[in-house]
Amino acid sequence: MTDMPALSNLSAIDAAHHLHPFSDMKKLNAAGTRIIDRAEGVYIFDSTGRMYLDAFAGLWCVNVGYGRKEISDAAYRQMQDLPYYNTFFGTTTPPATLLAQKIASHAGGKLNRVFFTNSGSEANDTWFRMARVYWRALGKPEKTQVIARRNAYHGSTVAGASLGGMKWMHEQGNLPIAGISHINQPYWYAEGGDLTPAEFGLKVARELEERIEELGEDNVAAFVAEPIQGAGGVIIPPDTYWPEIARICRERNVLLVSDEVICGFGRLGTWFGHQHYGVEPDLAPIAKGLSSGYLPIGGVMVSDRVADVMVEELGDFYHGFTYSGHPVCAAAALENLRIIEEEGLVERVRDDIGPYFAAAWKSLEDHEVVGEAESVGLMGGLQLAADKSTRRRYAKPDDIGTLVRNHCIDNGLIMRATGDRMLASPALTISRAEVDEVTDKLRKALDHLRDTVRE
Ligand code: PXG
Repeated sequence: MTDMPALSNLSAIDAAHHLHPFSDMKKLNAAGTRIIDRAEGVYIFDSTGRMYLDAFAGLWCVNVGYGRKEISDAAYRQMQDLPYYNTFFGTTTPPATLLAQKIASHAGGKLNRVFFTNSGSEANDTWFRMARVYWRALGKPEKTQVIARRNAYHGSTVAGASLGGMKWMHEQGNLPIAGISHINQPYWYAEGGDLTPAEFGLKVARELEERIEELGEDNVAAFVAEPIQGAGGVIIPPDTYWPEIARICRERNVLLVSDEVICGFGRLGTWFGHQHYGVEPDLAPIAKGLSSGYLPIGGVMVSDRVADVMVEELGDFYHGFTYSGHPVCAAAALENLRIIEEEGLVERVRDDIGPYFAAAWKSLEDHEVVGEAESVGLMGGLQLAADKSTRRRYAKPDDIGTLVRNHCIDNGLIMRATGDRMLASPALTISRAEVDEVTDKLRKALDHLRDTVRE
């Protein structure tokens, strides 16, 4: 790039002009931003040349790893042929159509159609409107209420943040908007009390049935959940949870929405997270791994049940984005999915690197500050505990998680902490040696916590 100021100046320019997402800008400006300017495989490099193993795949998204020239070539070619055209007024572009077909081919079952968006947040706003127009088209306009979960994350748009169950997000925007309510999450370690995980899974699933009773079945449009909560802390539900949720949605005639933004595209060793849990959603927002983050693109996978009504009964759906099905993003996504297929990355996670990661991650459970270390595929959540025998947590969970995370980063490992849980979600291409590097560095950070904090 010409005209690029010296990297050393970027921090000051950033502080002067750039407001970052989910950031305390005063603190960030004082500390200075870390400038990332290069990446290869599972490693990222900062402007001082330091290398970090990115155990978080960017933001849960770089599923095929960094530096895939095939994807940039595909985007470049598409940009030269047709950089943009819309999908609104009776037109489409080859990549948009072929991508919809490709996604449907992996969704299996009845998710045969896709509506494109630019992000996971927009995907959640989109199904939220779809669910309501679906019931309206069926002559049930009063079926509008949506049930979601506490500590869920579904994005930062007004509907996305409302569907999410993050209290501090609600407080900043007078959210949730009307028509959305929340039930408890299947977080056994923190909230399961004396119940076994299996009992607790059933108990919190049945809160859905109770809420439907309270609201009245004729008023409830949909229930939404992530197969495994991501930003909420990689909360892996007990095995009893999902089948019971699916039963309730089926019997109560409520649409089941599986938010696949993180769990989709191989993360759990299946193409989509709901396949891991053996349930069939009616709607499924997607993003992130769809393009491995190389370009922004998302969408909603729509089942025949909903699509048939939209196609046959609805007429116009007054909804869409200038860049719905953007040809360059779609071309990049197609190439990304080709790589996942050709390299067998979903099978690799299921049969090879996923089990290897699971054993390495689980081995951290012998550490005295670890309450549990669980994973599915390449998605791991590790619970820090002040007293593992009683499941007692540290008094200041955010500080504890941040301490461990910062130790990891200082030692060349990018991890994410949610409160007192450590989260990993590396590229599906990570090698065994690189998995060992993740757990070795995390173990050192756990030692640091044990040696510096007494409670
Ligand atoms: N649904 C889920 C399940 C997500 O994880 C979104 C929707 C929204 O997607 P977009 O593309 O609009 O960001 C997400 C996004 C974190 C973190 O710190 C997680 C997300 C985004 C940013 C940060 O864990 N997830």
